[in-house]
Amino acid sequence: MELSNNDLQKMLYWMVLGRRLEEKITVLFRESRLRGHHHPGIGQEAANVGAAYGLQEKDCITLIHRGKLPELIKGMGLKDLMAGYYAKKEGIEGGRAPTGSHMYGDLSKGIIPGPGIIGSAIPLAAGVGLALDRDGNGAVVECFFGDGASNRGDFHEGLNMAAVMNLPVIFQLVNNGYAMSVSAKKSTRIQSLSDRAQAYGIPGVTVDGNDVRAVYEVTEKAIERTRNGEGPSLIECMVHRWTGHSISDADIYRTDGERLEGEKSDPIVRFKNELIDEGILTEHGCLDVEKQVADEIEESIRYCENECHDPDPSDIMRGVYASN
Ligand SMILES: Cc1ncc(C[n+]2csc(CCOP(=O)(O)OP(=O)(O)O)c2C)c(N)n1
Ligand SMILES: [Mg+2]
Repeated sequence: MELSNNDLQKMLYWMVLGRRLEEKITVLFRESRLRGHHHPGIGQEAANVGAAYGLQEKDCITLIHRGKLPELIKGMGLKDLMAGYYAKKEGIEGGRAPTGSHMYGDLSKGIIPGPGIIGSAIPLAAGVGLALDRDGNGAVVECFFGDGASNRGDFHEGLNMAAVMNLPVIFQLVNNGYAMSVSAKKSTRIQSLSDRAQAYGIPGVTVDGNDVRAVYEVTEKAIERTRNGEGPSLIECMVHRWTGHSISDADIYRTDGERLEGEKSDPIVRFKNELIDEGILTEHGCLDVEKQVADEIEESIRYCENECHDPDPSDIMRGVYASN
């Protein structure tokens, strides 16, 4: 699909929403208004938006713990997501998941709940692909995971199965160079993780994950291929992890230079400048996007803190057994 000016503006909106939401969530944790664990997705917005923007309603995603944009783009409401983060009754999972959890989903929107075991969503995606294939309505599943996950056996099993069964799966590897404190350079001997696709006989491509349009284009091609019955693809998006692994990681294993590397190639600044240079958006228009995003985030927090309720303890067994 050719991206219209409206699409490009919408993509910028999503990227700004992702960034400001992550920044705000980090502050909420620091102020103890949220408790638990959070893995900031700051700096990975272009990869996430470019990868998810071309999906259709019938398509599915499996989630990574870092970044909230694929699920928001797939239709999860911001208030629902945030109420889940606050572990409120009104939130995703009805307050069952711990705050800060990424272990939520919404099957009605094709959002498969994220498992906590790194890489385990990869074979899961092959299974979802098998189900979609049997449904026969041309839907695809896009599976998000990191460089660290690609070193697990799950990666081999999931890609091999999807390849031999020709399943409609897009494997979206968001390579931010680190798995917690272990750099990808120390854990892998190859330059490009997309080379691994050759072992399964499927296409593998590495793309600049700070360039939202480039990510969109390679993903679009992979989706089209898959919808035409040509099977899975592996896409590696090169990004930077701007922060520590989680909000409780002091990030002392990286030099200041390395830590700040990401900000030099800020995907949002880059995309904003492109849109302004191309006459698609004005500086003023960019400020309007910031204002809209700030209002939506504030409203979602007000909703969670003032209108939502803690889950009722008597409800704890609901959903555990098939009969209740
Ligand atoms: C099997 C397993 N081992 C370890 C962990 C702890 N853990 C959580 S996130 C993470 C790093 C994952 O790195 P990567 O896949 O590159 O994703 P990123 O955090 O960089 O986005 C680890 C080791 C886990 N959840 N599951
Ligand atoms: Mg990583």
